Amino acid sequence: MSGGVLVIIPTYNESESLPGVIERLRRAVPDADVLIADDNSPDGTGLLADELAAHDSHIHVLHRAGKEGLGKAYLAGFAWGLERDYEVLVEMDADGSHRPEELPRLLAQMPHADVVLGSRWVPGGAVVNWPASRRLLSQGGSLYTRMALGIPTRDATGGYRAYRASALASLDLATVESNGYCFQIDLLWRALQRGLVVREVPITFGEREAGTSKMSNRIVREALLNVTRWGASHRWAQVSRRS
Ligand SMILES: Nc1nc2c(ncn2[C@@H]2O[C@H](COP(=O)(O)OP(=O)(O)OP(=O)(O)O)[C@@H](O)[C@H]2O)c(=O)[nH]1
Ligand SMILES: [Mg+2]
Repeated sequence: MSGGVLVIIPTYNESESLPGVIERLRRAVPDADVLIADDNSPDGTGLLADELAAHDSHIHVLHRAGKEGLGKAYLAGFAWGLERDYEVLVEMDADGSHRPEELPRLLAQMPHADVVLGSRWVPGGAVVNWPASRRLLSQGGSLYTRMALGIPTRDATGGYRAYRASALASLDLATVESNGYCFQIDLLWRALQRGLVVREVPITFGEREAGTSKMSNRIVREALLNVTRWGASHRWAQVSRRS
């Protein structure tokens, strides 16, 4: 189908969570198509995805050779969706942290924006069952990003988003190299620098209910280093233009 909404769900070892999330998503937004981008999960998530797809023509599966990180899986998913002329491409986690029932509220903002961010840190947004350490890391990361880049966005690292396809295609995706949380900041920063309209919509984010986290210190370091670098080079460009 073209002209509609494609929800891209990257998966790595999410066999426990995926079926429930897909079922809820299909119920919440029945017209949307779904693309599961699996990195050859050892726990058989890819096979499970194939089974789901065999029974539902709205569900598609992108099998990738091995674990390459969230960013690469999304870039492959975006390419798949852009080739097929979807109008809106959505990012959503497979672990149940992003509630499919909230997607209609994100999509409702699409006529007024190029990018809609599901946001934990705007009024009305919430996080449930998260340890204080994760909350601090996420809030601290977004605050640092806002200050370093000079942007107004409250939740810069969230991964529940909707992009207008034409906006996404303008972000020069071939040059994106960041992978973890940094991938989300990278795309946001590109969108803001190009003057695209970015809106935040409050969401309630829940801790994953099953499976294991792929978060790592390396992912945090990547984000910290890149954000600092982007902020510095942006400020440098501003200063050089003035002098
Ligand atoms: N295809 C693919 N998906 C990935 C990879 N790493 C993470 N994901 C998926 O990306 C989504 C977010 O990853 P999570 O492990 O939940 O990361 P997180 O939300 O930051 O951390 P927790 O919720 O605490 O586990 C999930 O759907 C993962 O299965 C990867 O290397 N390849
Ligand atoms: Mg998660």
